[in-house]
Amino acid sequence: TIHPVSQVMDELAEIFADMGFAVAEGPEIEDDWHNFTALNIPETHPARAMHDTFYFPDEMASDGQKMVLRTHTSPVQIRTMTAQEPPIRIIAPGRVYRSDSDATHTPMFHQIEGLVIDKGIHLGHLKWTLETFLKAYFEREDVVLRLRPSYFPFTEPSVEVDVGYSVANGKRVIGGAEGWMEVLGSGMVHRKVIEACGLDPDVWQGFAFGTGVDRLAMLKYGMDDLRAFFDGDNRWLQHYGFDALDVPTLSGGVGA
Ligand code: 2NL
Repeated sequence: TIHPVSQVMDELAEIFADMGFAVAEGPEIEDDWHNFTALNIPETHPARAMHDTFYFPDEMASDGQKMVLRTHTSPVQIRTMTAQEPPIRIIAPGRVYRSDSDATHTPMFHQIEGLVIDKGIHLGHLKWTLETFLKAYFEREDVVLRLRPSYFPFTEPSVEVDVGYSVANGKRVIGGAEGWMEVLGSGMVHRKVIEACGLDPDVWQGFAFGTGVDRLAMLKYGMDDLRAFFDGDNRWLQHYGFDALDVPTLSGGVGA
């Protein structure tokens, strides 16, 4: 069967393709500059410790930099910004690694980030994009967003996005506004990040967002134990897996 994480990644690619986003990929072993420095996270920044980074003990890039297992897929977007001219509209899905392991954290998990760089991009574009995405993903028109001010080193301003849920048969379902749960982090790309990629921040602006794919899968398909995702248990896959021919399409319903 198709693993729920693969299914959700296919759904996300389909939804964002419809909004003009291409899928970008990059290496899981990264250098310090692409994973941290370019993202306005300097050597002494507490966010480096926050990320619980796996460092390689010996490996160095040709310029002497430390190598890491990427802690987010942002370096893929840094690579895109340094390699191609804007306008840019990409999503970067993939595996990321943090030294963290308990009931709700696995040392490897899946993230998707999105990036738009163009002229005159503002928070309104960010809000529309996230609202359109979440309505398509959860396949409900009554999806309500709540934007809260937050902090990330790579965005300014930074915005945390909650989605409303309601309670049906004792279970939380997305839609309505009986309560709120956090689903995304986002913001306007920091001008230092745009500059680090060799672009003029007075000409180019953008927004970015990031969220956990595993968590999105749990919310939509009702899995309640994250650790079971990576046990390779065939009974779990028989129960939660998808038919290989059940390819998500917008016309057919991304989660039907
Ligand atoms: C979260 C928050 C976020 C980004 C990721 C980003 C990437 C570039 C520039 C600026 Cl290249 N920002 N990514 C921005 C805000 C939030 O993720 O909670 N992720 C799980």
